[in-house]
Amino acid sequence: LQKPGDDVLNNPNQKVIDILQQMATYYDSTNDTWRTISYRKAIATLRRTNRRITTSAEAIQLPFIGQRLADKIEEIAVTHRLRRLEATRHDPTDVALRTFLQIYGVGTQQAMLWIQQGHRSLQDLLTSVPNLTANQRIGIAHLEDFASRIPRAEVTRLGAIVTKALQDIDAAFQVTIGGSYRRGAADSGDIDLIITRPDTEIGHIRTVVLETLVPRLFLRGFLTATLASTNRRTGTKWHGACQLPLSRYAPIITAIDTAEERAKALRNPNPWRRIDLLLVPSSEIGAAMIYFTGNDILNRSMRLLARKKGMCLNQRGLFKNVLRGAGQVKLAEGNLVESKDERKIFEALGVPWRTPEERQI
Ligand code: DCP
Ligand code: MG
Ligand code: MN
Repeated sequence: LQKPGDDVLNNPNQKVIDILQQMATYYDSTNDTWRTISYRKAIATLRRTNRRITTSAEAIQLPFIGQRLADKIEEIAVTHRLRRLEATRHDPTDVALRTFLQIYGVGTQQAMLWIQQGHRSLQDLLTSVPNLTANQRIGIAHLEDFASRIPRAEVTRLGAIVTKALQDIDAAFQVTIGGSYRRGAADSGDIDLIITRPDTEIGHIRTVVLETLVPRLFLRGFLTATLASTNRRTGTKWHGACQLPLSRYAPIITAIDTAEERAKALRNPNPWRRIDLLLVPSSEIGAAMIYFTGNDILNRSMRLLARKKGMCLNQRGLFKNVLRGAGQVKLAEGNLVESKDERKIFEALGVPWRTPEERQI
């Protein structure tokens, strides 16, 4: 686990980084997690390198860069382009796969099935797939909205609306905006709200949120759809969509930096946004904060490290003396080391503390 480098500006490999980033985004859009991670790790390595890399032989010396990536780095450094990336832009099944995977709740299997059945566009799905689910229809209708990034100022407003509504019900509730927002991102893919109440059973938190808060926010027109909500008795999450009231949207549009982005926002003035409510007992808030702050790659490496040390890290806590059977299958949860305090979890793992802003990779 290394800290991100300082030399982000004026990196001599910026062109290579830009194109590798587009490849990472492409692989991410096709749900190819492993390639996405290798590209993101290679990008992080290049960001920390202050020497210009032009040959595959130089590239392969660097951490997290294997032969194939090294060859691509050479191709970009020499030709300023990457044929593999350009190929992805023209293939109709590739384009269709990426479009279908953008629909909320649609995974690789479903997307591939539609492609096998000959569908190539969202219109095809709407006109020729008779058994689309309600969520798939919502996902298609609001695909543009859900695929666009949410400006930080809007995430702040949306979070404040939920926080106020919840604290009007019970002032002891606490809400933290997690995910990319907590990491300091300028824009986010969705809004992740971590909800807790000191010394309160999860059942009570769930009742208040699912039975009072959510219906109230629907009545006000703030929430617009429920996309997933775990089982009423054991569930700890609610996924859906929300919308900022139009009157509140004007200042956000004014504050957008570029004229192009501003014009785009004006064409679609109050888009639906994806919102996740994550319900957490206060005894587990530290572990939940780490998990829901991410990013996903940091979570993976922290969990892997815990495993290597004979421990287990999940969104509920850090545990030791975890009993594992054949194939590393967990047989018993083990003893709780820490779950309340984010910093203490880093300490117990032997990882130097990182502020949320330092958790980009
Ligand atoms: N998370 C994870 N592994 C996943 C999905 C999520 O560890 N497969 C954790 C880390 C994420 C957090 O949950 O930071 C929130 O998930 P999001 O999908 O909302 O991702 P981010 O908030 O990080 O980014 P975005 O701006 O795209 O929402
Ligand atoms: Mg998020
Ligand atoms: Mn989320």
